[in-house]
Amino acid sequence: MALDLETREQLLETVRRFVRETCVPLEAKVAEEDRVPDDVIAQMRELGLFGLSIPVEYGGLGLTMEEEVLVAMELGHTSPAFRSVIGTNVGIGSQGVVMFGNDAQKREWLPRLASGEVVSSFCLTEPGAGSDAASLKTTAIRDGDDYVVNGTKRFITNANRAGMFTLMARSDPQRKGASGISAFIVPAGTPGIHVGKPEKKMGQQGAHISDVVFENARVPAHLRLGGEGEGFKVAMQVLDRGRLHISGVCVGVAERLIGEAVAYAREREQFGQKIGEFQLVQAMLADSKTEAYAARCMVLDAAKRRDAGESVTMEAACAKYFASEMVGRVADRAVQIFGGAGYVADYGIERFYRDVRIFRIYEGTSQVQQLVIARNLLKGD
Ligand code: COS
Repeated sequence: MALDLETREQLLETVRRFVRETCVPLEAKVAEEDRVPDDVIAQMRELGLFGLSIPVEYGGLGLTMEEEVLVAMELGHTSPAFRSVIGTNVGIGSQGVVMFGNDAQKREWLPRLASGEVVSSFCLTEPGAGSDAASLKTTAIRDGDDYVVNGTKRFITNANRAGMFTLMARSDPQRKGASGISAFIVPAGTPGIHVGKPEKKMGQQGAHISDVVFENARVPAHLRLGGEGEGFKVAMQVLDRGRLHISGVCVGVAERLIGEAVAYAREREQFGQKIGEFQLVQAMLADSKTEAYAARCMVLDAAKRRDAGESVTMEAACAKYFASEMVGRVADRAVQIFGGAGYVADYGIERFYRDVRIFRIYEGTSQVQQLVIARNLLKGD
């Protein structure tokens, strides 16, 4: 159920203060040390951020999609690495359990995911299966009361901190495409699971991705999510939702960068006047504002439609496509307005420029979003 407007505003104000007072001053340190401090993570737990999307009966805040994207927009006002700490518990790591878990699975896992006691990760991507997720090769072969899992998952966010994986694996190796895939809850302590070292990345230092290798890892059959062969649909529906959340973060980052660019344009002088008085600079600010506003409207509309029970596969793809491309352009213009200072690390603008690049890639590339949009149009949805 939706929060009343006053409670909603209080929640957003609490997140806004946490972002501005705690996270923003730590941005450079987190990037340099490649880690979010434990006391900040503890504050996130206290604020309930790990459980934004988990139903109240399992200890979460049970936000609607609209409320969740509004929170995501607030979290976007700082380095995306902070959001990544809670991102998998709120989205792709937990939602398979929320949407497809049975009562016992929900009772066992959701309260601990909501509190942040357990971190979850989403194991879909493999070395040979990125955009073409249905070609994944990791197998989960039934053996008595267990499934035996073998394979390698790649670029798995938060795997190094995970206590639980939502895994997509091929339970029927005879079936090549989507229909042979099942989804599982896999406790991270299961023998036969090896998590690799975090990758060195272009941006978002403080957020970690690693390989997860399964070698004869035995997963009890009662931890399968949904029916045999339903795993691809689990993954797609989880991603439909996740794409809206990421779009909200893109809007937040864009608004932060517009704020920075406006402040700089008001203060920096060239040719005897503030650079904000030059129409060519004004044009850049106006383009950024227009696009960020359009993305905000799109994300909120799609989220409201989802809350009303509509299928929003196409709208979520439209929002993710537009918002992630939009924030790339906004970050580029912010660098341009800052000029040389935009290219220098001390100002932090170049860091955002690098950080936002992944938004056009993860949870489905822009090209995958285009494909989803066009397919839905052509099939008449
Ligand atoms: N909701 C529910 N079911 C869905 C769905 C959705 N959003 N999207 C697809 N499906 C179903 C289809 O209906 C189809 O089921 P049937 O065979 O019963 O009709 C099945 O899943 C296969 O769908 P499709 O034929 O569209 O699969 P494709 O292999 O062509 O792949 C794309 C579709 C490319 C859209 C998918 O692989 C994808 O999203 N790839 C990107 C993955 C991604 O985001 N990776 C990021 C890593 S996670 S951070």
